Amino acid sequence: MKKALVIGVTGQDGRYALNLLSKEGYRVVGTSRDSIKAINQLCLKNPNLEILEWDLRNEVQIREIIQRVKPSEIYNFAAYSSGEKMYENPVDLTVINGLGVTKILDAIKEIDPKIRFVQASSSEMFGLVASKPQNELTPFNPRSPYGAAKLYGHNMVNVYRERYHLFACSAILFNHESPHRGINFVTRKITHTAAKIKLGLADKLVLGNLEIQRDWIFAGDAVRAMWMMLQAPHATDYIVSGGVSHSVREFCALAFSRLGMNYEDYVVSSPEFFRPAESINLEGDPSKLHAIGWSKSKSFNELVYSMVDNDYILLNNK
Ligand code: GDR
Repeated sequence: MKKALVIGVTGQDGRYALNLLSKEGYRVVGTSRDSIKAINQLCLKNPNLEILEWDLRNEVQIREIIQRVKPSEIYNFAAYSSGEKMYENPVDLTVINGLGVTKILDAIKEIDPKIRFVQASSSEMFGLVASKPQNELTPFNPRSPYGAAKLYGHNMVNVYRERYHLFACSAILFNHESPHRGINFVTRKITHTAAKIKLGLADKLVLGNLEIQRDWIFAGDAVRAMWMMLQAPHATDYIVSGGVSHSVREFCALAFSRLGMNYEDYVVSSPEFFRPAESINLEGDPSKLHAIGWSKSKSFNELVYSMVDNDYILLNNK
Protein backbone atom coordinates (compact mmCIF):
# COMPACT_ATOMS: atom_id res chain seq x y z
CA MET A 1 0.00 0.00 0.00
CA LYS A 2 1.36 3.42 -1.00
CA LYS A 3 1.79 5.88 1.83
CA ALA A 4 1.58 9.67 1.49
CA LEU A 5 2.60 12.36 3.93
CA VAL A 6 0.49 15.51 3.54
CA ILE A 7 2.12 18.48 5.24
CA GLY A 8 -0.47 21.09 6.17
CA VAL A 9 -3.49 18.81 5.92
CA THR A 10 -6.17 21.06 7.42
CA GLY A 11 -6.31 23.73 4.71
CA GLN A 12 -8.46 23.60 1.57
CA ASP A 13 -5.84 21.76 -0.50
CA GLY A 14 -4.95 19.32 2.28
CA ARG A 15 -8.55 18.26 2.47
CA TYR A 16 -8.81 17.63 -1.28
CA ALA A 17 -5.51 15.73 -1.17
CA LEU A 18 -6.82 13.59 1.65
CA ASN A 19 -9.93 12.68 -0.36
CA LEU A 20 -8.06 11.96 -3.56
CA LEU A 21 -5.29 9.91 -1.98
CA SER A 22 -7.75 7.87 0.09
CA LYS A 23 -9.73 7.11 -3.08
CA GLU A 24 -6.51 6.10 -4.83
CA GLY A 25 -5.88 3.58 -2.05
CA TYR A 26 -3.10 5.39 -0.16
CA ARG A 27 -2.58 5.30 3.54
CA VAL A 28 -2.39 9.00 4.45
CA VAL A 29 -0.58 10.66 7.31
CA GLY A 30 -1.19 14.38 7.70
CA THR A 31 0.69 16.97 9.68
CA SER A 32 -0.69 20.08 11.30
CA ARG A 33 0.54 22.75 13.66
CA ASP A 34 -2.47 21.97 15.83
CA SER A 35 -3.02 18.21 15.84
CA ILE A 36 -5.98 18.25 18.26
CA LYS A 37 -7.90 20.63 16.01
CA ALA A 38 -6.94 18.61 12.94
CA ILE A 39 -8.07 15.33 14.51
CA ASN A 40 -11.40 16.86 15.46
CA GLN A 41 -11.88 18.35 12.00
CA LEU A 42 -10.73 15.45 9.83
CA CYS A 43 -10.40 12.10 11.60
CA LEU A 44 -14.05 11.78 12.53
CA LYS A 45 -14.84 11.69 8.81
CA ASN A 46 -11.84 9.55 7.89
CA PRO A 47 -10.76 6.98 10.48
CA ASN A 48 -7.90 5.79 8.23
CA LEU A 49 -6.11 9.12 8.53
CA GLU A 50 -3.37 9.63 11.08
CA ILE A 51 -2.47 13.15 12.21
CA LEU A 52 0.92 14.18 13.56
CA GLU A 53 1.82 17.58 14.98
CA TRP A 54 4.57 19.45 13.17
CA ASP A 55 5.55 23.08 13.03
CA LEU A 56 7.73 23.87 10.01
CA ARG A 57 10.15 25.76 12.23
CA ASN A 58 11.24 22.46 13.80
CA GLU A 59 13.70 20.70 11.48
CA VAL A 60 14.51 17.79 13.82
CA GLN A 61 10.90 16.69 14.06
CA ILE A 62 10.38 16.42 10.29
CA ARG A 63 13.21 13.89 10.12
CA GLU A 64 11.59 11.84 12.88
CA ILE A 65 8.24 12.01 11.10
CA ILE A 66 9.65 10.90 7.73
CA GLN A 67 11.63 8.11 9.39
CA ARG A 68 8.55 6.89 11.22
CA VAL A 69 5.98 7.23 8.41
CA LYS A 70 8.24 6.05 5.54
CA PRO A 71 6.09 7.73 2.87
CA SER A 72 6.55 7.14 -0.85
CA GLU A 73 5.15 10.62 -1.62
CA ILE A 74 5.19 13.95 0.26
CA TYR A 75 2.85 16.88 -0.52
CA ASN A 76 3.72 20.26 1.01
CA PHE A 77 0.76 22.60 1.46
CA ALA A 78 1.95 24.17 4.70
CA ALA A 79 2.42 27.91 4.32
CA TYR A 80 1.24 31.25 5.48
CA SER A 81 -1.43 32.02 2.95
CA SER A 82 -1.23 35.14 0.85
CA GLY A 83 -4.43 37.16 0.75
CA GLU A 84 -4.45 40.50 2.46
CA LYS A 85 -1.71 39.39 4.90
CA MET A 86 0.93 38.74 2.27
CA TYR A 87 2.82 41.93 3.11
CA GLU A 88 2.88 41.32 6.88
CA ASN A 89 5.54 39.39 8.83
CA PRO A 90 8.17 39.01 6.08
CA VAL A 91 10.54 37.17 8.44
CA ASP A 92 7.98 34.55 9.50
CA LEU A 93 6.81 34.21 5.90
CA THR A 94 10.35 33.47 4.78
CA VAL A 95 10.94 30.92 7.53
CA ILE A 96 7.73 28.99 6.84
CA ASN A 97 7.06 29.44 3.12
CA GLY A 98 10.70 29.43 2.04
CA LEU A 99 13.06 27.76 4.49
CA GLY A 100 10.41 25.20 5.48
CA VAL A 101 10.67 23.74 1.95
CA THR A 102 14.45 23.33 2.26
CA LYS A 103 14.02 21.56 5.60
CA ILE A 104 11.72 18.99 4.00
CA LEU A 105 13.93 18.53 0.92
CA ASP A 106 17.02 18.07 3.05
CA ALA A 107 15.30 15.52 5.28
CA ILE A 108 14.24 13.57 2.15
CA LYS A 109 17.82 13.67 0.83
CA GLU A 110 19.18 12.32 4.11
CA ILE A 111 16.53 9.72 4.90
CA ASP A 112 15.24 8.33 1.60
CA PRO A 113 16.05 10.10 -1.70
CA LYS A 114 13.51 7.89 -3.51
CA ILE A 115 10.58 9.71 -1.86
CA ARG A 116 8.68 11.79 -4.45
CA PHE A 117 7.97 15.38 -3.37
CA VAL A 118 5.68 18.09 -4.66
CA GLN A 119 5.73 21.70 -3.47
CA ALA A 120 2.72 24.03 -3.63
CA SER A 121 4.36 27.02 -5.31
CA SER A 122 2.39 30.07 -6.37
CA SER A 123 1.61 32.31 -9.33
CA GLU A 124 2.41 35.15 -6.90
CA MET A 125 6.05 34.39 -7.81
CA PHE A 126 5.40 36.05 -11.20
CA GLY A 127 4.48 39.37 -9.60
CA LEU A 128 4.97 42.11 -12.14
CA VAL A 129 4.44 39.95 -15.21
CA ALA A 130 6.37 40.51 -18.41
CA SER A 131 4.02 38.55 -20.68
CA LYS A 132 0.68 36.78 -20.78
CA PRO A 133 -0.04 33.89 -20.45
CA GLN A 134 2.69 32.84 -18.04
CA ASN A 135 4.38 29.49 -18.56
CA GLU A 136 7.20 27.54 -16.88
CA LEU A 137 9.81 29.74 -18.61
CA THR A 138 8.30 33.14 -17.79
CA PRO A 139 10.68 35.15 -15.56
CA PHE A 140 9.65 35.56 -11.93
CA ASN A 141 9.39 39.03 -10.44
CA PRO A 142 7.62 38.77 -7.05
CA ARG A 143 6.15 41.91 -5.50
CA SER A 144 5.41 40.69 -1.97
CA PRO A 145 7.26 38.88 0.84
CA TYR A 146 4.85 36.00 0.19
CA GLY A 147 5.81 35.72 -3.49
CA ALA A 148 9.52 36.11 -2.73
CA ALA A 149 9.46 33.41 -0.03
CA LYS A 150 7.57 31.03 -2.34
CA LEU A 151 10.14 31.70 -5.05
CA TYR A 152 12.97 30.73 -2.70
CA GLY A 153 11.16 27.42 -1.99
CA HIS A 154 10.60 26.89 -5.72
CA ASN A 155 14.28 27.51 -6.46
CA MET A 156 15.33 25.02 -3.78
CA VAL A 157 13.08 22.36 -5.35
CA ASN A 158 15.05 22.90 -8.56
CA VAL A 159 18.39 22.78 -6.73
CA TYR A 160 17.58 19.51 -4.92
CA ARG A 161 16.28 17.99 -8.16
CA GLU A 162 19.36 18.89 -10.19
CA ARG A 163 22.12 18.71 -7.60
CA TYR A 164 20.85 15.83 -5.41
CA HIS A 165 18.67 14.04 -8.01
CA LEU A 166 15.51 14.03 -5.92
CA PHE A 167 12.16 13.43 -7.59
CA ALA A 168 11.00 16.92 -6.60
CA CYS A 169 8.35 18.91 -8.48
CA SER A 170 7.09 22.44 -8.10
CA ALA A 171 3.42 23.05 -8.86
CA ILE A 172 3.08 26.71 -9.85
CA LEU A 173 -0.48 27.01 -8.61
CA PHE A 174 -2.71 29.78 -9.87
CA ASN A 175 -5.71 30.72 -7.70
CA HIS A 176 -7.71 27.61 -6.90
CA GLU A 177 -11.03 27.74 -5.14
CA SER A 178 -13.85 25.66 -3.69
CA PRO A 179 -16.64 25.81 -1.12
CA HIS A 180 -13.89 25.09 1.46
CA ARG A 181 -12.05 28.31 0.63
CA GLY A 182 -11.47 30.64 3.58
CA ILE A 183 -13.87 33.55 3.89
CA ASN A 184 -11.12 36.17 3.45
CA PHE A 185 -10.27 35.17 -0.11
CA VAL A 186 -12.09 37.18 -2.71
CA THR A 187 -14.07 34.32 -4.29
CA ARG A 188 -15.58 33.04 -1.07
CA LYS A 189 -16.07 36.59 0.21
CA ILE A 190 -18.19 37.22 -2.89
CA THR A 191 -20.21 33.99 -2.81
CA HIS A 192 -20.80 34.11 0.95
CA THR A 193 -21.85 37.77 0.98
CA ALA A 194 -24.04 37.37 -2.12
CA ALA A 195 -25.87 34.53 -0.33
CA LYS A 196 -26.21 36.69 2.80
CA ILE A 197 -27.65 39.56 0.76
CA LYS A 198 -30.12 37.19 -0.89
CA LEU A 199 -31.26 36.00 2.55
CA GLY A 200 -31.53 39.54 3.93
CA LEU A 201 -28.51 39.10 6.24
CA ALA A 202 -26.33 41.79 4.56
CA ASP A 203 -26.97 44.73 2.28
CA LYS A 204 -23.70 45.34 0.44
CA LEU A 205 -20.37 43.80 -0.51
CA VAL A 206 -17.23 45.94 -0.18
CA LEU A 207 -14.30 44.76 -2.34
CA GLY A 208 -10.99 46.15 -3.56
CA ASN A 209 -9.97 46.37 -7.21
CA LEU A 210 -12.69 44.84 -9.42
CA GLU A 211 -10.53 44.87 -12.56
CA ILE A 212 -7.86 42.45 -11.24
CA GLN A 213 -7.73 39.31 -13.39
CA ARG A 214 -7.08 35.83 -12.03
CA ASP A 215 -7.01 32.36 -13.62
CA TRP A 216 -9.31 30.63 -11.12
CA ILE A 217 -9.68 26.86 -11.11
CA PHE A 218 -11.32 24.29 -8.85
CA ALA A 219 -9.03 23.33 -5.92
CA GLY A 220 -9.79 19.60 -6.41
CA ASP A 221 -8.40 19.88 -9.95
CA ALA A 222 -5.24 21.62 -8.69
CA VAL A 223 -4.59 18.86 -6.17
CA ARG A 224 -5.21 16.15 -8.79
CA ALA A 225 -2.59 17.88 -10.96
CA MET A 226 -0.07 17.63 -8.12
CA TRP A 227 -0.80 13.93 -7.68
CA MET A 228 -0.37 13.36 -11.44
CA MET A 229 3.03 15.11 -11.38
CA LEU A 230 4.24 12.50 -8.90
CA GLN A 231 2.99 9.63 -11.11
CA ALA A 232 4.79 11.00 -14.20
CA PRO A 233 8.07 9.36 -15.33
CA HIS A 234 10.24 12.45 -14.69
CA ALA A 235 10.24 15.20 -12.09
CA THR A 236 9.79 18.75 -13.37
CA ASP A 237 7.81 21.95 -12.69
CA TYR A 238 4.33 22.64 -14.02
CA ILE A 239 1.99 25.58 -14.33
CA VAL A 240 -1.34 24.58 -12.70
CA SER A 241 -4.05 26.81 -14.14
CA GLY A 242 -7.09 26.75 -16.38
CA GLY A 243 -5.60 28.88 -19.14
CA VAL A 244 -8.36 31.52 -18.98
CA SER A 245 -8.48 34.60 -16.76
CA HIS A 246 -11.52 36.50 -15.49
CA SER A 247 -11.86 39.73 -13.56
CA VAL A 248 -13.17 40.07 -10.01
CA ARG A 249 -16.03 42.03 -11.62
CA GLU A 250 -16.94 39.03 -13.85
CA PHE A 251 -16.85 36.74 -10.81
CA CYS A 252 -19.29 39.09 -9.01
CA ALA A 253 -21.62 39.29 -12.02
CA LEU A 254 -21.90 35.49 -12.26
CA ALA A 255 -22.25 34.91 -8.52
CA PHE A 256 -25.02 37.48 -8.05
CA SER A 257 -26.85 36.41 -11.22
CA ARG A 258 -26.95 32.83 -9.88
CA LEU A 259 -29.12 34.21 -7.06
CA GLY A 260 -31.23 36.37 -9.39
CA MET A 261 -29.52 39.66 -8.48
CA ASN A 262 -27.54 42.33 -10.31
CA TYR A 263 -24.11 42.77 -8.66
CA GLU A 264 -24.06 46.49 -9.58
CA ASP A 265 -26.84 47.08 -7.02
CA TYR A 266 -24.72 45.74 -4.13
CA VAL A 267 -20.97 45.72 -4.87
CA VAL A 268 -18.81 48.68 -3.84
CA SER A 269 -15.11 49.07 -4.61
CA SER A 270 -13.16 50.64 -1.75
CA PRO A 271 -9.45 51.57 -1.45
CA GLU A 272 -9.52 49.77 1.94
CA PHE A 273 -9.17 46.45 0.09
CA PHE A 274 -6.75 47.55 -2.64
CA ARG A 275 -3.31 45.93 -2.33
CA PRO A 276 -0.02 47.72 -2.85
CA ALA A 277 2.15 46.61 -5.78
CA GLU A 278 0.18 43.56 -6.81
CA SER A 279 0.00 41.34 -9.88
CA ILE A 280 -2.73 42.74 -12.08
CA ASN A 281 -3.16 40.08 -14.69
CA LEU A 282 -2.30 36.46 -13.95
CA GLU A 283 -3.14 33.82 -16.55
CA GLY A 284 -1.28 30.53 -16.80
CA ASP A 285 -0.58 28.33 -19.80
CA PRO A 286 -1.23 24.73 -18.65
CA SER A 287 0.03 23.05 -21.90
CA LYS A 288 2.81 21.15 -20.13
CA LEU A 289 0.32 19.78 -17.60
CA HIS A 290 -2.10 18.79 -20.39
CA ALA A 291 0.74 16.75 -21.89
CA ILE A 292 0.70 14.41 -18.85
CA GLY A 293 -3.08 13.93 -19.23
CA TRP A 294 -4.53 16.58 -16.89
CA SER A 295 -7.56 18.67 -17.73
CA LYS A 296 -9.87 20.68 -15.51
CA SER A 297 -13.16 19.07 -14.46
CA LYS A 298 -15.10 22.29 -13.75
CA SER A 299 -15.55 25.36 -15.94
CA PHE A 300 -15.32 28.84 -14.42
CA ASN A 301 -19.14 29.09 -14.38
CA GLU A 302 -19.52 25.69 -12.70
CA LEU A 303 -16.98 26.67 -10.06
CA VAL A 304 -18.71 29.97 -9.25
CA TYR A 305 -22.15 28.33 -9.15
CA SER A 306 -20.99 25.49 -6.88
CA MET A 307 -19.57 28.00 -4.40
CA VAL A 308 -22.69 30.21 -4.46
CA ASP A 309 -25.04 27.22 -4.09
CA ASN A 310 -23.01 25.87 -1.18
CA ASP A 311 -23.04 29.20 0.68
CA TYR A 312 -26.73 29.74 0.06
CA ILE A 313 -27.62 26.28 1.44
CA LEU A 314 -25.24 26.69 4.38
CA LEU A 315 -26.67 30.05 5.44
CA ASN A 316 -30.26 29.09 4.73
CA ASN A 317 -29.96 26.00 6.97
CA LYS A 318 -28.68 28.14 9.84
P1 GDR B 1 -4.58 35.63 -3.57
O1 GDR B 1 -6.14 35.41 -3.29
O2 GDR B 1 -4.01 36.67 -2.70
O3 GDR B 1 -4.42 35.83 -5.05
O4 GDR B 1 -3.94 34.24 -3.10
P2 GDR B 1 -7.31 36.45 -2.95
O5 GDR B 1 -8.56 35.71 -3.24
O6 GDR B 1 -7.17 37.01 -1.58
O7 GDR B 1 -7.11 37.65 -4.00
C1 GDR B 1 -7.33 37.52 -5.38
C2 GDR B 1 -7.40 38.87 -6.02
O8 GDR B 1 -8.62 39.54 -5.69
C3 GDR B 1 -8.35 40.91 -5.41
N1 GDR B 1 -9.38 41.47 -4.52
C4 GDR B 1 -9.63 41.09 -3.27
N2 GDR B 1 -9.08 40.11 -2.51
C5 GDR B 1 -9.58 39.93 -1.25
N3 GDR B 1 -9.07 38.93 -0.50
N4 GDR B 1 -10.59 40.71 -0.75
C6 GDR B 1 -11.16 41.71 -1.48
O9 GDR B 1 -12.07 42.39 -1.01
C7 GDR B 1 -10.67 41.91 -2.80
N5 GDR B 1 -10.99 42.76 -3.80
C8 GDR B 1 -10.20 42.49 -4.85
C9 GDR B 1 -6.98 40.86 -4.75
O10 GDR B 1 -6.39 42.15 -4.78
C10 GDR B 1 -6.28 39.81 -5.59
O11 GDR B 1 -5.73 40.39 -6.72
C11 GDR B 1 -4.40 32.96 -3.46
C12 GDR B 1 -3.91 31.99 -2.36
O12 GDR B 1 -4.44 30.71 -2.61
C13 GDR B 1 -2.42 31.91 -2.36
O13 GDR B 1 -1.98 30.97 -1.36
C14 GDR B 1 -1.93 31.50 -3.73
O14 GDR B 1 -0.53 31.47 -3.73
C15 GDR B 1 -2.46 32.47 -4.77
O15 GDR B 1 -3.88 32.55 -4.70
C16 GDR B 1 -2.10 32.02 -6.18
